[in-house]
Amino acid sequence: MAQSPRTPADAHADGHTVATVCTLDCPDSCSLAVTVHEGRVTTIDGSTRNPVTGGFICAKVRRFGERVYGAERLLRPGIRAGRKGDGHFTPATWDEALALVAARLTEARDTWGGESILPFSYGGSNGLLTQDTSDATLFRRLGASRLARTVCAAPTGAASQALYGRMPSVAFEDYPEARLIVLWGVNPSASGVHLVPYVREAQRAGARLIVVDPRTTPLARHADVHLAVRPGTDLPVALAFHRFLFEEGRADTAFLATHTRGAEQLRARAEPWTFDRAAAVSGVPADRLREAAELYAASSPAVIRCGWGQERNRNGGNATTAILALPAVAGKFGVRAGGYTMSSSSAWGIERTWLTDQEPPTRLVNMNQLGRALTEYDAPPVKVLFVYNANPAATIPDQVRVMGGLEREDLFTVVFEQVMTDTARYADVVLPATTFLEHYDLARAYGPISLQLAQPAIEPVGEARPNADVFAALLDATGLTRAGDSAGELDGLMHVLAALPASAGADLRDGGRAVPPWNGRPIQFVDVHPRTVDGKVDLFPDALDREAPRGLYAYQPDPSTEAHPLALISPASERSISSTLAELPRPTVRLEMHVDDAGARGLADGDQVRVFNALGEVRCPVVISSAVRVGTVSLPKGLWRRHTDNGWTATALVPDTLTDLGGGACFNDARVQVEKIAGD
Ligand SMILES: Nc1nc2c(c(=O)[nH]1)N[C@H]1C(S)=C(S)[C@@H](COP(=O)(O)OP(=O)(O)OC[C@H]3O[C@@H](n4cnc5c(=O)[nH]c(N)nc54)[C@H](O)[C@@H]3O)O[C@H]1N2
Ligand SMILES: Nc1nc2c(c(=O)[nH]1)N[C@H]1C(S)=C(S)[C@@H](COP(=O)(O)OP(=O)(O)OC[C@H]3O[C@@H](n4cnc5c(=O)[nH]c(N)nc54)[C@H](O)[C@@H]3O)O[C@H]1N2
Ligand code: SF4
Ligand SMILES: [Mo]
Repeated sequence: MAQSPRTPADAHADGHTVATVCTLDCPDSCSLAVTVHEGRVTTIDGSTRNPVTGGFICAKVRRFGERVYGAERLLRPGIRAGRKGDGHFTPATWDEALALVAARLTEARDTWGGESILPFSYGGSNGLLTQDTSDATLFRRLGASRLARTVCAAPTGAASQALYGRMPSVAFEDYPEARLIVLWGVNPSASGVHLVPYVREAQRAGARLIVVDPRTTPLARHADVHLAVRPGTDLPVALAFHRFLFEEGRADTAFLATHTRGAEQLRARAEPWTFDRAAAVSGVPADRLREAAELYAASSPAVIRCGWGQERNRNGGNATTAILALPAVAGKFGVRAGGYTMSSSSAWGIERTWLTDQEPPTRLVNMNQLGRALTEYDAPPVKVLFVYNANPAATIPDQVRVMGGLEREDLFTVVFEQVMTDTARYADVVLPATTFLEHYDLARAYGPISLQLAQPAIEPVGEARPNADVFAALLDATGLTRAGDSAGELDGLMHVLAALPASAGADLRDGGRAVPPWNGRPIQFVDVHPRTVDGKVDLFPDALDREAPRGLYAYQPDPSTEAHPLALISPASERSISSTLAELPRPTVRLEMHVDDAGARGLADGDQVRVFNALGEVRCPVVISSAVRVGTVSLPKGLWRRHTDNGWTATALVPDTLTDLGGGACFNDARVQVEKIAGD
């Protein structure tokens, strides 16, 4: 069995501090100082290796030790003993468990074809080594179905790729130089806390702040203008900004002529969107929209921090395209802190050249439709589901359908996990995985431009093993290993390091952190330029116009109905990263509702309610909150099933329809009704 030699070495000696990095799916990629005493993690703190961390980290990861050593931790492989979902497993050795998994994989391939195998993974361990290394090799060689990893950032990715070829972003560190900051569909106070001090510093230096969010987020409280849009209406708002810029002489015609194409087509699509019309759709008064647009046109440097909240609905791709087009039309580029910030993960230009096998042209399954794939697909049906780096029972739309699939007796499910998640309970075989405190990885941030080495602070807990080892072992057990394959974790790490730009590889080996290009602070249109075919901003990408159901920049009306009039959103909470760490104790989960919506339903604070639509129902208490706009209710993202009274979470109310661009998830397109539970 392939198993790499690992580790103790001096870093693991008792009472030492280990320098590593948080690899969770969070923009910031904090550098960490982990103190280890007698082989156990005692404290987790921020370090200054990543300049953005500034020595502090979020409260969640300070508590990561409770997860590492928690009661939910998977300590050894297990084979299902009771009914699916019971969570009872008979302990097995790794050899037994892997032999069983390998037998079922090859049997499915030989009987039903490779496409009957569905690997299912996402950003649970957002590193370069824990995903798309030996795992991808295994599934490619099996001819498995391919997974479209679209649960997040697919619409924003499509937009930033088409407009700018994913040009690197304005750095967080440059925000203090901005005169205007626009936070659009992003709540850094929960979802990436290291942006917050830079925003506050800019404000102290006189910068203005616009927040576009249906909720009064912590930073919206400090904003000069808060546009509390109805969920899914950012497109009309952004188009009204464009109309204002074009029709009122505020567009930068010189920049448009030199650096863009498609401006006239964008102008034509924006033309109908007066502030009045956008106000009627978005629920924000027209004069407030105009105030924000005036402020944007008049300020420089102006930076838009575009988030992901606006992407998670039927208009999300078009909305993001229109938002990201604003700095081009308004001429905001060419100065430090001028332009936009989206994901910066592409700044390093890393290609996964360590994967030598071509991706086979097998069936592509959109992960947002997992429930459908498990219950409806035939030719062939999914017979083996292999879940790792993801917790679909908690995080994927249409939870009722997903669970229906996981309950199938004829489905063989492998869950390779750190803790006993709601998904792992449905496994036929559970395999225990190491956490980032127990394995090597390379953490490439998507906030700051940052690439760091994660190294183990402690020995694996129980019999947990790293992904790279386990997939190498499965290649062996299925007889698919070839000469030159990486034999396990350390070997895989070497393969990845060797494929990085030379200086990055050397820096990582020396100090654990690669010196970022442009010192991590590129000026858009000075240091970095669009990576499109002609180097111009494409304000009207034809491919997007063809892909969007009604064409580019065309708005699809709000899905609310009389029966289900409330928009349910489920944003990031400060208590977890998606569902990771949500297992730790937390206050009772409540549905947040505006006082007018509560009044109309005769609801008082703390009442037990049912939140429902045609897809499902969630039972929990309600909290009357001034933080959500009228007509919108909110539940946290990433809940475990035990957090509500009836075992269903927000995803049970989320349709598995796809976004207009990129095939993304429509988490914020849920429309619901809320009722008091009789007798309460
Ligand atoms: N603590 C914590 N941090 C996280 C995560 C986490 O779960 N917890 N998740 C990580 C991941 S995977 C991601 S992708 C990022 C996401 O980070 P964010 O972009 O901040 O994502 P969300 O919390 O989904 O949404 C941000 C804001 O968008 C608002 N919103 C909802 N619908 C709309 C809309 O239609 N229009 C507009 N303008 N705003 C809307 C929500 O009210 C919310 O305040 O955060 C990462 N960081
Ligand atoms: N309602 C609602 N749901 C949402 C969203 C929303 O806005 N609303 N947002 C979505 C977003 S933005 C995202 S990105 C997705 C995220 O969805 P998921 O990718 O499913 O994220 P997590 O819930 O964090 O689950 C990751 C799992 O991977 C495991 N893991 C971590 N590292 C490793 C490793 O090295 N090896 C193995 N084998 N396992 C590991 C962790 O223990 C964890 O259980 O959730 C989405 N779900
Ligand atoms: S979750 Fe984000 S803020 Fe918290 S330690 Fe990790 S990278 Fe830093
Ligand atoms: Mo995400």
